[in-house]
Amino acid sequence: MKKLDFFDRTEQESNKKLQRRTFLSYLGFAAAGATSFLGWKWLNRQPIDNGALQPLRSTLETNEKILTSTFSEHHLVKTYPVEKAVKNVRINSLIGLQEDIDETAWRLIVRKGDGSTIPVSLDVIKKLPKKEIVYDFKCVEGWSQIQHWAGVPLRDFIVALGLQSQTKMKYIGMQTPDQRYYIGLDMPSALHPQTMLCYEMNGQPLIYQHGRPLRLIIPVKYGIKNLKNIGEIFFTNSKPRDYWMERGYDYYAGL
Ligand SMILES: Nc1nc2c(c(=O)[nH]1)N[C@H]1C(S)=C(S)[C@@H](COP(=O)(O)O)O[C@H]1N2
Ligand SMILES: [Mo]
Repeated sequence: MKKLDFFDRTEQESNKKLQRRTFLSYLGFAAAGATSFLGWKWLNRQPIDNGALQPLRSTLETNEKILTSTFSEHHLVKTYPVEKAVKNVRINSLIGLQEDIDETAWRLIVRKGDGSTIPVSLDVIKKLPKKEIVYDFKCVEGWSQIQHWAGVPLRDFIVALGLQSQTKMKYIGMQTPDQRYYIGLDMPSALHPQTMLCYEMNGQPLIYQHGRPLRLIIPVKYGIKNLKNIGEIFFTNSKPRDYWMERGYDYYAGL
């Protein structure tokens, strides 16, 4: 049984890390919970801000900060042996996908903070060291599947392009070429070692329904953030718009 250990760690080790991470975020929520319980009466007299009572809104923001700061690259999502990967990968939603992409003419647009752009061909991306991952992909609609993906870790791609200085910015945004589907990522999640630009699934080039020629696989987030058919990647300090956040889902959308 060949285990695809993309991260050179035992499963046991990563499970321990997972437990620690869960515990830390639990602590954050417990502390926030106690605060809102004790202050309940006072809370009810407070003004409304952004749809949530103002103090509650800041608690939500504090929770987001706690989650972001306890989050580090050492908290790896659990991986599986390749035989566990499903053969029939679910196709979920097709916003912004294109059936007829000419892969030789195709370019990924990388936009730096100053607005300048770098067009990158698929060939260049495929020449970077390829990594694989087998993990449990989770959709917010309540289904999950163990899936097998391959491509280049986003942070290796950034380093290969010499764009390390751009990672001092707060966010990375991505969108489809037609801009119909778009996502925003906090920088730590974007730079997580399991976050990848993928061009293969189950050892085969992607079909367009799964995001050909290039899609994002970001195991620390729900499916909604795993943008298919990436047209542009940009670095920014202002929160990029996000398709599902605009429709009521949590911006962070972390697991
Ligand atoms: N361009 C694009 N990317 C997308 C979506 C989409 O509709 N369009 N749906 C998202 C959602 S909600 C999920 S669960 C996953 C599904 O990926 P799959 O169809 O390859 O299983 O893609 C995500 N990325
Ligand atoms: Mo989803």
